[in-house]
Amino acid sequence: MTRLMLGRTLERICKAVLLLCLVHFLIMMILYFDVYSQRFDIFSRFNNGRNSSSSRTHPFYNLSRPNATFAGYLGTMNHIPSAHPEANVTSTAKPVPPCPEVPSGLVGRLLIEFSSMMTMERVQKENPNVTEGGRYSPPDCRAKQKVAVIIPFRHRDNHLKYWLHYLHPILRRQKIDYGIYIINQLGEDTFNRAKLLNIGYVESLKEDSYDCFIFSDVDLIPMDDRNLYHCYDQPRHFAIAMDKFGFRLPYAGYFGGVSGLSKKQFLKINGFPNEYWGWGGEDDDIYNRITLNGMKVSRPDVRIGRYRMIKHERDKHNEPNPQRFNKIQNTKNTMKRDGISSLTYRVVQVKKYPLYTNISVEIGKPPPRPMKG
Ligand code: UDH
Ligand code: MN
Repeated sequence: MTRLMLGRTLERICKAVLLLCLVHFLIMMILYFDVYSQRFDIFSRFNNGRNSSSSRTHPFYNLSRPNATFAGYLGTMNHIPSAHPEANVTSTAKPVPPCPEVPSGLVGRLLIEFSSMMTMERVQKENPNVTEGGRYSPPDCRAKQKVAVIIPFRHRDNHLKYWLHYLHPILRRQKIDYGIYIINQLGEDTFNRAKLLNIGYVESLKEDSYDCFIFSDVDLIPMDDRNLYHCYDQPRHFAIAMDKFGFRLPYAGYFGGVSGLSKKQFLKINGFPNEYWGWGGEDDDIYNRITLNGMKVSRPDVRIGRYRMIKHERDKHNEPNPQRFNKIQNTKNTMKRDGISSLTYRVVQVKKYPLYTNISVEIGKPPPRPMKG
């Protein structure tokens, strides 16, 4: 008798457990489909009528890449239609929120290497959301600033492929509203980095109402995506810890490699000098202009401002400028007359490529050296 009762009790317990499992399963299913439908709602919000060029091929995002994130992957999927078409209608009416101060999709330290083969086709496939001329704006939020990234350039096509391969995904994760401008010096006269940067400032402003200008060498790749490519209260120096300098600032007043100034900061110093022909000194002159005009240089944390430079030999026609040491002593006198106010050049061609705008320019050549004696 007691055995029978024990059996029945056990049977009831089993049934209750089974029932509990079933209820648990049902709840899980409901939750799962709820999250799933929300995800489609997110896609529809991403769509928001901005990137409506959905004629593009199906995007892919290689999650095995060192700087890939699932958030980035979701970002590339913004052409996927919503499961609820009516949700699209209401969401397009919603204003996009301002972008967060610290974007949530950042991954921090990045693995940067230059041994794998890079082709422009590959980089284009990796970045289907970048629009013609190398333009991008975050689809899900409103960026505070519009950033023109300006690169001085001549005969560095291989470096440019790596730069685009690494920087586009980084800038996308940073939720930057940006355009990429390659300022290409035509001819074989002496290279003039700072003059090309001035030209980048003027020419990018003809394209859009940029309020922040980031000036980057083509061979410098940030090793941490927390080094945010926008402008700050003071002129910004981004490339403070390069591999070639042992991941340290080479000297306190160093301002080379990658820097950023708002329109106001740039105009306050009359832009950059046009009279530094050949390698060196122009970055020190810019640093002098900043401090002489009562501003300070702002920098990221040394652990975050790390950079890799693609190894290279010295270019032809960019030999060290022997006059640079003298010139940087005179910034106070020269900055008023030499700068954005005295800039002259000739644009030969503006060409929009899928991942950047190329502006080819003639900038003249250095004045003849005065005869000795
Ligand atoms: N640049 C060009 N083409 C040139 C020269 C310079 O595109 O012919 C641009 C490019 O964006 C480059 C930047 O100007 O990243 C700065 O020039 P750089 O890279 O030559 O300067 P860096 O200080 O090199 O890196 C100095 C020469 C080091 C030689 C070391 C040999 N072991
Ligand atoms: Mn270099």
